[in-house]
Amino acid sequence: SQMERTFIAIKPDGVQRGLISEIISRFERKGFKLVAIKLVVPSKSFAQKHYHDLKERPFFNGLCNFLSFGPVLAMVWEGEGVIRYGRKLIGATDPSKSEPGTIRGDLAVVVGRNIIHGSDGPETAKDEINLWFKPDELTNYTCNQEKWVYG
Ligand code: DAT
Ligand code: MG
Repeated sequence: SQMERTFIAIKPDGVQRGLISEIISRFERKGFKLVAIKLVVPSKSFAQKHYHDLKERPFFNGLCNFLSFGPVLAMVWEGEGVIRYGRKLIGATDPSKSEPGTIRGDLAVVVGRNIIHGSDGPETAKDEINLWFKPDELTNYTCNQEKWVYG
């Protein structure tokens, strides 16, 4: 199986707008498994670590400030193909180009306030999970619906 884990975060705009349950339910109803979750206010330097790949971009400073404005809901989700499919659920980076039916397409309008982050590949998923969570914060449990989701 291609069971894998991805890092998903609801950004301060999504938290402030009351979209936590709406977003979680989309991953949950799909059949993905929640293995870690916490509400954190990242420092600006922590935000810079999270977005280090973008440090040359003109919006980097504003983006890192924004992430440190308020609580971020940090999560790890597990499932077959969850890294790639999680990005599909989220939609395109710019909500004006995200398809209806996606999280950003349905719930956001501009790129600077696109409410959610998701790892873009296996390497970044591993790095981001390690940055945001300690190993003992990742739960290990059997989800009883698994046999019905995967057969
Ligand atoms: P994604 O979040 O879809 O992985 P990304 O990694 O390219 O997109 O960029 C990270 C975040 O930076 C993105 O969610 C919102 C912000 N961002 C990206 N491009 C931007 C732009 N042109 N102007 C302002 N913010 C931008
Ligand atoms: Mg990205």
